[in-house]
Amino acid sequence: MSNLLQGKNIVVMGVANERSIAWGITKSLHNAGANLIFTNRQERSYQKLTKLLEKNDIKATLIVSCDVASDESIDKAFGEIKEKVGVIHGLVHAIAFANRDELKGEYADTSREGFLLAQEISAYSLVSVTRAAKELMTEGGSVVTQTYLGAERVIKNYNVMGVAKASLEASVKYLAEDVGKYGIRVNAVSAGPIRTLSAKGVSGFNEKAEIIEEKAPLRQNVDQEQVGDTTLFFLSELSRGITGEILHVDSGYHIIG
Ligand code: NDP
Ligand code: N5H
Repeated sequence: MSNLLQGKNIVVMGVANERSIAWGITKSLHNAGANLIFTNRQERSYQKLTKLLEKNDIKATLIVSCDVASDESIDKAFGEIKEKVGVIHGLVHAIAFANRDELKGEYADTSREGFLLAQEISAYSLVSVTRAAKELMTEGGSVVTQTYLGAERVIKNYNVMGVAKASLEASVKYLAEDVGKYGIRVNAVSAGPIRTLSAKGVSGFNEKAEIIEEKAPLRQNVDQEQVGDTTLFFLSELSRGITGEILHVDSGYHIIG
C-alpha cells in the first residue's frame, strides 16, 4: 500500500479477465490509492470485470464501453468520462489484436486486411485515445501502453503484431513530443511472455516462456504484478522526468545476445 496515486483518476483499458495484464495493473493502481475508470469492448469482459472488482473489494469510479475500432465509440466513452469524472490524470492502454491465422507461418503472407487490422487496433488506438485523454488531462498526466520485444527483433510467429508494436513504440515517441508541452508523458512497458487470454492458442507461446527461464538474467518469467508495479511507476510522480521511454520488464532477457 502507498499513496502514490491518491486522488488521481486513472482510465484502464483492456481488462478481459483475471489473467489480463490490465488486471495486474489495476491491483497495483488500487493499492496506490487511485480512483479507477475502466473501458471494455466485449460484454463478456464487462461481466468478468464487475465480478473481479466485487471479489477484490475494489469500487470502480466508472465503467464505460469502448471499441477502439470506432471513433464514435471512443468519443462517446471519453465524453461520458468527462461528464461523470471530469479531470483524469492517467491512461493505461493494454489493447492489441491480430487475426490468429496471421500469428504463425511467414510474415510475408500477411494480408492487406490483416496488416491494417493489427495496426488499427494495436497502434492507431494509442494515437486516438491519447488525443481523447489529452482533453481531460488538464492538470497534466501520464499515458502508458504495453509492448513486446517482437517490435525490435524478428521473433518467430509474432509477425504482423511485431510490425504493429514497432508502430506503437514509434507512436509513443511522437506522441510524447506532442503532449509534453501540456505536462503529459507517454511511455511503454515491454513485458516478457505472460499467459493471458490473448496469448492462449497462439503458436509458440510455451517455447518463448521456456527460453526466459533458461536464458534471462533473472531465470524466471515475469508476471502481471511486476508489469503492474512498473506501470504504476510510470503513472506516478516518481517517473516525472521520463517520457517517450520503452522500459523492459522481462527479467533482463532483452540484453542477452
Ligand atoms: P488480454 O487478452 O487479457 O487483453 C487484451 C485486451 O484487448 C482485451 O481486454 C480486449 O478487450 C482488448 N481489445 C481487443 N480489441 C479491442 C478493441 N477493438 N477495442 C477495445 N479493446 C480491445 O491480453 P494481455 O493482457 O496479454 O494483452 C494486453 C496488452 O499487453 C496487449 O497490448 C499485448 O500485446 C500486450 N503484451 C502482452 C504480452 C503477453 O505475453 N501476454 C507480452 C507483451 C505485451 P475485449 O476482451 O473486451 O475484447
Ligand atoms: C511470439 C509470441 C507468440 C506468438 C504471437 C502472439 C501474439 C499475440 C498478440 C495478439 C494480441 C493476440 C490476438 O490478437 C489473439 C486473437 O487473434 C484471438 N483472441 C481473442 O480474440 C481473445 C478472445 C481476445 C480477448 O484477445 C484480444 N487480443 O482481443 C508472443 C508471446 C511470447 C508474447 C505475447 C502473447 C505478446 C502479446 O503482444 O500479447
